[in-house]
Amino acid sequence: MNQFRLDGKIALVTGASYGIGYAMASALAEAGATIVFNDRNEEAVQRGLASYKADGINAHGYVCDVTDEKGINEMVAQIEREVGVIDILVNNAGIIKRIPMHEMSAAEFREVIDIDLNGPFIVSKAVIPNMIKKGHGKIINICSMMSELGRETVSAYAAAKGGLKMLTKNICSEYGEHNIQCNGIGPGYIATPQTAPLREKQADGSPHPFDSFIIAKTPAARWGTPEDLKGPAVFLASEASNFVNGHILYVDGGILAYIGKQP
Ligand code: NAP
Ligand code: GCO
Repeated sequence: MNQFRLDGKIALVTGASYGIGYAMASALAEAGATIVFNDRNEEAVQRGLASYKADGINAHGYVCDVTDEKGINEMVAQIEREVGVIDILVNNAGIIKRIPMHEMSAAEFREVIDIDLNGPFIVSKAVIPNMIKKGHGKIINICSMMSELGRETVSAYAAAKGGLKMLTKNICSEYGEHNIQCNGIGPGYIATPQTAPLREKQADGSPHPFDSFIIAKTPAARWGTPEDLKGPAVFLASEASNFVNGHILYVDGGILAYIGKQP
């Protein structure tokens, strides 16, 4: 039996109307999974459904904000009625705010923590009980380079993603005996709307300084694409990773291993 197939499995990918979440959901669908996703507004959900349909994927979309515990619990119950019990959860939804810490308000800091860390807690808590009943489950938390490294202006995001790394290890520790594997994927710098500001051409048409910086810091000498996350997502969602638990799989082109190319 092909350990990498997901036939008969139901996968919930949060915030998967586009970007990394969409790419990972598409990969899970290609491996046989039924795809369920949410986004925080109807327009995004409808846009996502149209994209999945255009790619030949019959996805199920729901409007829900991952920080809304009551809403998430109701959404999971609705999914279980309409589609089935969730076998695979990918906590992908996330935001970033790039503000120098001394200029960031507590409200702005809290908003990032709420979505990027409390959200994965809320959604994981909603799906774990029926994973226990089913006797298996896969939870994949989308971490970041900032689960390991800091940089200017991303204090809230780094705190959230560092916390998400440890939440991953704790879910592994607390639920491993129920045959639930919880791992993380730590994408490097990926070309999506979230990083578009870091890649914008300068007025004179030259590359954004951060764009050049990341190219120099990446052995692969390129930005990642959402497609680079497809294989790692299928691996961690499949039976091929049943003895992999509490691990953060960095998909970063080698950034974390490299001091960077000499200017
Ligand atoms: P993106 O293009 O900004 O997409 C984020 C998705 O999450 C959007 O669909 C967004 O929906 C949704 N979302 C945001 N807040 C939400 C909420 N409260 N409830 C439900 N959905 C919500 O980001 P991305 O680059 O694909 O990143 C996806 C994940 O990978 C994030 O967790 C990010 O931190 C992480 N990551 C990204 C990179 C990178 O370089 N791009 C690298 C490492 C990790 P809306 O349209 O409503 O905003
Ligand atoms: C930034 C970027 C990064 C990436 C990603 C790196 O401003 O530094 O947005 O945070 O999104 O998280 O792994």
